[in-house]
Amino acid sequence: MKLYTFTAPTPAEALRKAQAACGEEALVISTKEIRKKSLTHDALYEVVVAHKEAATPPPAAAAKSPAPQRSTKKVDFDDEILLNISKTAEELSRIQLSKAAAVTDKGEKGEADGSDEEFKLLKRDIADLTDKIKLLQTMLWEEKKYANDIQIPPEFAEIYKIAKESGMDEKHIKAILEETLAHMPLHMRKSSQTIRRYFQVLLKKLIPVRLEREIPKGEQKIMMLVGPTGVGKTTTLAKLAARNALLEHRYKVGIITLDTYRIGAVEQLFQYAQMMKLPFEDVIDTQDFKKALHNLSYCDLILIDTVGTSQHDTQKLKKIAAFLEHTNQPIDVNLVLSASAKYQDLMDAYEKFSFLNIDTLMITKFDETSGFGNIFSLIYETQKPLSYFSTGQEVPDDLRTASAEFLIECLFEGFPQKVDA
Ligand SMILES: Nc1nc2c(ncn2[C@@H]2O[C@H](COP(=O)(O)OP(=O)(O)OP(=O)(O)O)[C@@H](O)[C@H]2O)c(=O)[nH]1
Ligand SMILES: [Mg+2]
Repeated sequence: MKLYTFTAPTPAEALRKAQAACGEEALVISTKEIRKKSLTHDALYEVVVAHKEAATPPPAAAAKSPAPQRSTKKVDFDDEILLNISKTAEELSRIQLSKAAAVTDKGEKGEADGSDEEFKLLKRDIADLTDKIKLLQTMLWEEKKYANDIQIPPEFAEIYKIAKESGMDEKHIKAILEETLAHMPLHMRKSSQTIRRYFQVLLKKLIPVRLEREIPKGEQKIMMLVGPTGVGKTTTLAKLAARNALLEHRYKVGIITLDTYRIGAVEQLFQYAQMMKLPFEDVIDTQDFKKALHNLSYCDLILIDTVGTSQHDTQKLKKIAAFLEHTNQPIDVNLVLSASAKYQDLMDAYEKFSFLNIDTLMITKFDETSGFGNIFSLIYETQKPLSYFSTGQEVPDDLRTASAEFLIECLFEGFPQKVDA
């Protein structure tokens, strides 16, 4: 694989260039804003794609050098991230078509007796009728007012409604619907269940996830949690400490907090560390930070908590950046965001924190929201992999490793709330 960089005034344009030069097979590694739009010049976005090594490099990108990546980092996604929905939609249609063919073959070869066959037909008619009633119900919903610039056939109205109510960004819904309409074979559009399943698989394929990896013996991993105020950084860090030191793994875990100014902040984390009997360091300046890392050098995993930062507080953000710059050790930076925030607020926060070179996103407060389209849109737009989900206040129980399947399940069915015993 080779990395190629493309720039353009919009991410979509940069992606188009990448696609034109490297083809549909290229994988998007990162997308970022290089320059803000101003009165005198356009914004500039950079897209880095990985492309299978070819004898001759793609012409449009040949002159460009690979984007600066933090050299110490590995890109370790669990799944191949598909460059665009178009390809995914096409692929899905192909798979579904071959499945349908297989089912028809089987049906033709079967030797069901008469009554069995009649029963099956009756069942199918009832299912068809139920589906039609469902479609009629959905059509009564005033979706037409949204359908100004894209014609939504009635059979897609239910999906459109689910996506819209989930908080998914309108332009993402539009892009996904357009591609699906272009690629989904007609026979698959007859049942609302098939359409629903198709979308579930399609959306799942568009979400990158970073799997939890074993820390190799003799190596050390340092994870820092950053994010807006009150999103659950400290609670998530405590859960991660328990998971890694006591539950899933038996790593030597150390905790550092950089949140030393607010009254009670050190105490909050110190108590968790004490309960778990884990070493704990509070750090005020960059010299302290180096010392703390040195003191914990025997640990397999160091977890660093940071002060909650409003995206408008540039001073605090710069201070966090200074800590990162003052060490040669690779630090995995995880942006913690709440699922209950609106998509635009999530994007604002992401944009402000992105100069810290975010590695993964941790999403909290799954239990406090009913729509997850905002999270889908955030991932779709930023292409940052998810690493963990926080699903409640309980330490250490309410933490799970991220999964695209679970996120999409929540998007379609809602978060499965705990039932009180
Ligand atoms: N319902 C719910 N509450 C959560 C979750 N994660 C954290 N909280 C709660 O959110 C509140 C804030 O959590 P903290 O961990 O202190 O958040 P923080 O990001 O460290 O906050 P600051 O350090 O002040 O920026 C606490 O009451 C937590 O119990 C979650 O997944 N679900
Ligand atoms: Mg905190």
